[in-house]
Amino acid sequence: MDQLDQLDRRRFLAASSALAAGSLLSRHAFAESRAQFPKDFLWGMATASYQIEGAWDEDGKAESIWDRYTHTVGKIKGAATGDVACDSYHRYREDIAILKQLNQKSGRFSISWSRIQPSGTGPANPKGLDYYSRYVDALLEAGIRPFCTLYHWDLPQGLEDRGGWPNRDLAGYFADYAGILAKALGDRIAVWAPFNMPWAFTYYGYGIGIHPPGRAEYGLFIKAAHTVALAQGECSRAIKAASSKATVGSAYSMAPGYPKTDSEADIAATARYHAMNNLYFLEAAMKGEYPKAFVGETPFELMGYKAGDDKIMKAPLDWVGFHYYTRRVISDAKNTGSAGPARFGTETESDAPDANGRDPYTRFHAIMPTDHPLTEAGLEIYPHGIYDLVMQITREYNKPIIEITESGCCYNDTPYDAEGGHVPDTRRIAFFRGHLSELARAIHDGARVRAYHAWSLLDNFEWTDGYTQRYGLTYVDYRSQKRVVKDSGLWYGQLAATGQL
Ligand code: IFM
Repeated sequence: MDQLDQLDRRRFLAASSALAAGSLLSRHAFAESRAQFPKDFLWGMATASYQIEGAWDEDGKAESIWDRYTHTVGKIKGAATGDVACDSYHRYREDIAILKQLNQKSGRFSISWSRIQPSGTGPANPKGLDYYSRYVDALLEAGIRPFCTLYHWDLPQGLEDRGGWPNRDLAGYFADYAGILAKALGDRIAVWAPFNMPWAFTYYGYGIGIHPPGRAEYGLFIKAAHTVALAQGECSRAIKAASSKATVGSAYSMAPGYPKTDSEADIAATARYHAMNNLYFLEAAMKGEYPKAFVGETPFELMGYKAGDDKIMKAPLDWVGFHYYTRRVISDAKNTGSAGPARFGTETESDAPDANGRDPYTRFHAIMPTDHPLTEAGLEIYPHGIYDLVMQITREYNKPIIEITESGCCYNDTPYDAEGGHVPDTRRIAFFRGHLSELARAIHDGARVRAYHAWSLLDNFEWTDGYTQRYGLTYVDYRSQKRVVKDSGLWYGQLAATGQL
């Protein structure tokens, strides 16, 4: 029996178990499960530099904040580091060959700033540029559109030493970096996103200190967020000045918010949550202003806002990219009183610490509910949320072109000898089937979604969880660096070939 026959058998089992676990799929999913995606739909997969590359100090690359953090005892589960990770720096051709084998049309990757400008400013490191140039060429040779994210959290440590993102000078440094990349690669890359998940890395790194640089002060977060909003605008102009074919969009983290009750207070709190977590950087780019995320006045002074910043922030996006993993339930902080200790993971969030909610400015509680089954990373599986989110952004931004920049799940399935060494990750297939049914429904209802990127091409370094969470559609044996495409990868590859769910 060849790989694909075996896959068909396993697909049948996966489909049956998905249907049996009815709550995995929304009520609409079964009706839509034969959905046909548009012919030119871009099926893709996403990765990030620090999570896969390794080679942390090779070819002139200097330390990033994630190198510093992972080399500090006590910060990462299992004392894991990204020093080697998936060794993709050396094995990228093999990885791109997997994308090709799976009929992918879009390869979302990120660039490590400290490979390009080791200390964060100054002349480009030719070896760093050469690596990404070869990477982009290999994608194009495989018929895959390169989608470049400029920043997926690995700030050069040299810039953190100058104050990190709360220092507004970083907006200009980031624009210089973007200009270098666009000059070197802009003849081949047309799709750029400045930041991966800007709310998350500023809040986690500076607001609550669970990611590097591990600083925890609301004022630092709101300053960092403002620098990033300025940098987003500056970056867009720098890219477009250097490359006439460039389009600039985003890779925001978004999670639809649902009010806990139908009280006016909870509904208003949900609007503040949506403004802060989903729209903050989008509004900054589209309109040059911040949305109404705060109970009182916008804390301009705290963020270090200067006259004219609106013009710097404004750089309307050509398309809107965002991730979908799960949802939130929101309540007004004063309605719920004090709650347990806050607990955040990369895509999870538990209740906020006190009666002020998450902070005294936005004053809401945001929790990730657990009414539905959870992935092995503890995220609630809620396929209907991708429909709601896509339709909400479609309504609020007058039908923009949308790209889903990440969507995926952690299941720690491993190769199984009794099935010829395959990785029978049927729960991941069920996850994608459920979410893609809902996405197809959004497209049917008028949303202009042109791409979907599964997270992730490879199992990889999952931040503070180290190597304990596997999100890949390809299994990676971290001892041998052997890659095995999982059943979900084979399934997704067939979907990419036919467009038929
Ligand atoms: O691995 C991360 C990625 O870096 C950002 N988005 C969420 C993924 C899974 O947690």
